[in-house]
Amino acid sequence: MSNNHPDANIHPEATGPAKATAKAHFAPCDLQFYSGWFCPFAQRVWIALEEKGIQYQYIEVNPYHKPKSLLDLNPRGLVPTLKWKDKPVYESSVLIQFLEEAYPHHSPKLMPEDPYLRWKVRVWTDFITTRIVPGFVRFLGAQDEKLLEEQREEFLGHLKEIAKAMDPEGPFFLGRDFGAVDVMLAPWAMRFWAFDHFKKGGLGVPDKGKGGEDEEVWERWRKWVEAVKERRSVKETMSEREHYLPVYQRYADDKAQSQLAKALRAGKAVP
Ligand SMILES: N[C@@H](CCC(=O)N[C@@H](CS)C(=O)NCC(=O)O)C(=O)O
Repeated sequence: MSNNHPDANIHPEATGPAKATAKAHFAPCDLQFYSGWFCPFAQRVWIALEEKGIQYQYIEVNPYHKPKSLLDLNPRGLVPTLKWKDKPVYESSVLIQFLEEAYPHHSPKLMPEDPYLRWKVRVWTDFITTRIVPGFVRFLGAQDEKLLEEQREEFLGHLKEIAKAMDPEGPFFLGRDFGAVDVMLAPWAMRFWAFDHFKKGGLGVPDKGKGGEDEEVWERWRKWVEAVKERRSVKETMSEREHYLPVYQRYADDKAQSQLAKALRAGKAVP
């Protein structure tokens, strides 16, 4: 891919807390993690690797200026991509379960044992991929006020739906333990500030006590967000906000040319 991709202008490396985490995993290692510091899909895998204490080599790439090493592994040239036992493994929605199976002796377990709860994790992982992620991109990319209002309404509806499915006590999706659904959703929640920064009216989650008849659901949502924000693996895989700004500016202006942005603009699924 040429150097001229319109989205290629990205800070070249992780900053802030994520910088130290990347640096601690600089040394060559059997498991290679091709990542982009800014990428919420890659952050899922990064969180899981950190949670489970799996040895890995962090390799920063710009997926809009794809190096041959990435394309050789994953012809779509997307991050995250892992090289495991000399084989490529990719697609963040299934990578968490892959890591559980490939590293069975590492804890904490991010997948529950119980078949019903495993079903629940898979259903809500799918919900995040098919509703929350596209909703995030459409809401952030909405240009006129009417569309913005509609997209906000729809997006908040998705957040309420997942909040209602959470264990009532929490703080995490399935209860006391941080798990796969939390990993899948946390990177997006950590980017919700983008709505307040770029969009009139902001994200729109009501403040404490202001949720009206939905206050209980919003309270559960707020509890989840607070717990996730404090999770070490989440905090230590985040960079400085100023470097995310140009990336999300392109989404907010509906100018992003990533495979994700183009697919959703064309009414297709998340690539
Ligand atoms: N479905 C993929 C999506 C990954 C993805 O879209 N990653 C973006 C960076 S956040 C990327 O590599 N984009 C490169 C491109 O659009 O060409 C996953 O979940 O792993």
